[in-house]
Amino acid sequence: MEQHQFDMVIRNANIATATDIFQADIGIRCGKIVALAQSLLAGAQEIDAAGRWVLPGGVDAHCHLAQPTSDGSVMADDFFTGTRSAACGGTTTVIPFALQQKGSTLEQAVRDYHVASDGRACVDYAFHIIVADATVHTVETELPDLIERGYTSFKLYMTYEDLKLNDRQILDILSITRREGAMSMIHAENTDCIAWLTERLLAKGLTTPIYHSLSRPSVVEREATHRAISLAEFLDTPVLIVHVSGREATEQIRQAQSRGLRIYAETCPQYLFLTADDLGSDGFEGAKCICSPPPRDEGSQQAIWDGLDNGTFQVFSSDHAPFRYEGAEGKKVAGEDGDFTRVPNGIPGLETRLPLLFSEGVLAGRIDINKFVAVTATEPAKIYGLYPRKGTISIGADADIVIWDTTQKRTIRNEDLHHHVDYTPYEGREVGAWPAVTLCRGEVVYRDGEFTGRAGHGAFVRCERPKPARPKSRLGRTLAWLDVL
Ligand code: DUC
Ligand code: ZN
Ligand code: ZN
Repeated sequence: MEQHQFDMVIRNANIATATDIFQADIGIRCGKIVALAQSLLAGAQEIDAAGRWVLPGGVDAHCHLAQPTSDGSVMADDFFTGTRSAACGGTTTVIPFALQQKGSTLEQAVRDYHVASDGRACVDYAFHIIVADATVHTVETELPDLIERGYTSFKLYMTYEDLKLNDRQILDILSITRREGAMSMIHAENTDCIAWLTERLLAKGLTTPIYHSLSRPSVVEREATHRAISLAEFLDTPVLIVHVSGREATEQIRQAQSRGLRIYAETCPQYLFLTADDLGSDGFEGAKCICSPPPRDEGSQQAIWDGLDNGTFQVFSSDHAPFRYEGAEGKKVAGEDGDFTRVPNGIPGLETRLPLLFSEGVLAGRIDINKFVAVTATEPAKIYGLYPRKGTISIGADADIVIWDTTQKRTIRNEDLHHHVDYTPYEGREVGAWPAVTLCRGEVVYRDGEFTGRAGHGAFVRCERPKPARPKSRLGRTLAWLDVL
């Protein structure tokens, strides 16, 4: 039998990374990229990619799968359906959240999440951890221990009754993530403003989905973003502001970055492709677009596009939060008469994230192909300690590769998607790009409209510490010298 040097060769690839564009054949062996050359010998399998963009598989650094809730709702996607959907949309690594329950430990959250994911995932995955109960044990013992074991990013909420932390608790956590070189991700909305306004809206009978958006105006996000940045500056440590929705928060971040602070930021498709008007459509239907922070207006959409192009945002994630519209477990958990506070927050988007950004960003000329790769794969991989194994096309990297089809237009229809949610907010929208082939560690998991992967191919990936934090500001140097950080 003929012996091949490669398990797979992708021929004539038009490759883009975050920095370069070049033509090459890609040789894959044992799930890794082992050769890039103008012409390679035959592989056991071959794909001709002539005329196609060939990009690193997407890294979706913010999605929710099989996450427990506290209101009786149930997430529709588990690790199988969620990662199947990811594969079909060109994403080969996901980072969902292991949620600490109040009264429980981070350790328990991580253990439960491994039980939920083991043998179920179709693409690779790492975990962020949500810290909801900042006890001394959690902060001082569990955080350093988990960071050592490959869980290096922690989401901290400034709002949501069952998740929120106060500034003092956030400082306690930041001081540990700073010392250990881990990353804190902050959900920035002012919880008291939201509660105050919500009470008044409900008292006036203003309960339909559109009032969700009014209850969390831009200023609420701007204030909390400013405060999160200030806490990070105070301790001279990096933080990443997740799911930034509005022009005002974007300005805060840009200004902080221009002062040399290590503030990272993420945005999501809903802030480019939806507005608050989408929450106001027919009766309860607007619930489909309820998420927090809420979609804003066209001015904010433009500010988010600008922020992607000018580098304010390093990360573009889906924030896939899979609640069905029909039935009693999703958006209607409190019935159609339930007020907006009873609607589970979140929008599905794992599968549509990359095609939407490719079409409206790259093909429409708003961002270039290198920026697309940077924000959808390379930068999230770097920030969360998965690079260079994930997020690029280079020798030694995992063979996570997407061959894109930009030759035909396609209309997004929920019936064609592979998640377990019964709607997409992008129903009927036309896109000019969709993956033709997705490979995860060398295995074809999606090809020409068909999911070809399997539960159990996806493996857990340990995250390295992103970067050691070094004191940079005068305050940071002084506090470090006094040994109080
Ligand atoms: N907001 C979050 O903070 N997480 C999930 C979805 C959402 O809308
Ligand atoms: Zn959030
Ligand atoms: Zn989220």
